[in-house]
Amino acid sequence: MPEGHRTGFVAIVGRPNVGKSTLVNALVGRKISIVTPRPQTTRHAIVGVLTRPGAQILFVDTPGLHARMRNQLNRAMNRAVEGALVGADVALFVVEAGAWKAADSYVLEHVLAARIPVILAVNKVDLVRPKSALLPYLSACEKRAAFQAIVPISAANADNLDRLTALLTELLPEGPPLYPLDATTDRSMEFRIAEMIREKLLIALRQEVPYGLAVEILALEEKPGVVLADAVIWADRDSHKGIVVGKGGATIKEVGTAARLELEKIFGLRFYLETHVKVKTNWADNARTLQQFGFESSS
Ligand SMILES: Nc1nc2c(ncn2[C@@H]2O[C@H](COP(=O)(O)OP(=O)(O)OP(=O)(O)O)[C@@H](O)[C@H]2O)c(=O)[nH]1
Ligand SMILES: [Mg+2]
Repeated sequence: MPEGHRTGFVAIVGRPNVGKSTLVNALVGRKISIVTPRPQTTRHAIVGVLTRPGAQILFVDTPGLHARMRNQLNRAMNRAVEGALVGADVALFVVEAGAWKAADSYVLEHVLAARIPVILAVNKVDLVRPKSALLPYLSACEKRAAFQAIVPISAANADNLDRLTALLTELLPEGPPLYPLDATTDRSMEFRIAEMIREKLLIALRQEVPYGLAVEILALEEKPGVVLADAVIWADRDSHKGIVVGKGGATIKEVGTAARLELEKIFGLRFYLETHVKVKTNWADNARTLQQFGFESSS
């Protein structure tokens, strides 16, 4: 390893919907983590790997930290954030330009408790009108904590991300790469297919319905150029099953097609997805089921 090579974990934390997953995807230059206009899209800590000459940065996308915990799934999501902070060398705290909410202060408390350097990323600057409103917002942020740096960015437009990456790299410890040089994520094909289906469910369905859904891959076969997967969409109540299936199966078909097309674009492979909808009443409050779905248990 060349002298001075740096490697470390950067936990990307913030309240729901500020653009954490969009940011990890833009930083790595690949879609690693799903993105939707709805809060509480991400449910797990997901590593995105950026390998550069002289450095490997392991970005950890996390669920939006939230104070209101309705069920065990919500608690598992917050635990994933805490776990990412414990294992991180640096915290990248993401807020939305122009809006500092109580929920941001709640996240800030948790970030400061981790006692690691914190960089504040002020995201969505492309939405700020008039542009001159940004400066007073940045000055107000400066007074909230002793951040290592405050960096205005637009994750959607990949704006100012080189500066962010340079600042983060300086804060990482010296060490050899932890992941293969061509790796982009710690997550399996299985996980990424399940997540892509969940993204399309969040986009297709209204109100609280998609929040009660989980996707499990029962079988996966990878052949040259082709991936075959068998997926179960678990609903948490009977009445939601029909909504997911839709009239004459229209909704589930639309979701499956949208997931397949995007997976084919990302991986350059052909995908055949079988999707079934089943019911597991109240799975989000069942510790055993949460473990089955890949959430870390509380013990
Ligand atoms: N205009 C604009 N929109 C953005 C930007 N970054 C993210 N978004 C949008 O904000 C919404 C939420 O983005 P996500 O990346 O899913 O946010 P998140 O913080 O990961 O959300 P959770 O996983 O739910 O906590 C999506 O509609 C994104 O397209 C940005 O820089 N500018
Ligand atoms: Mg997210």
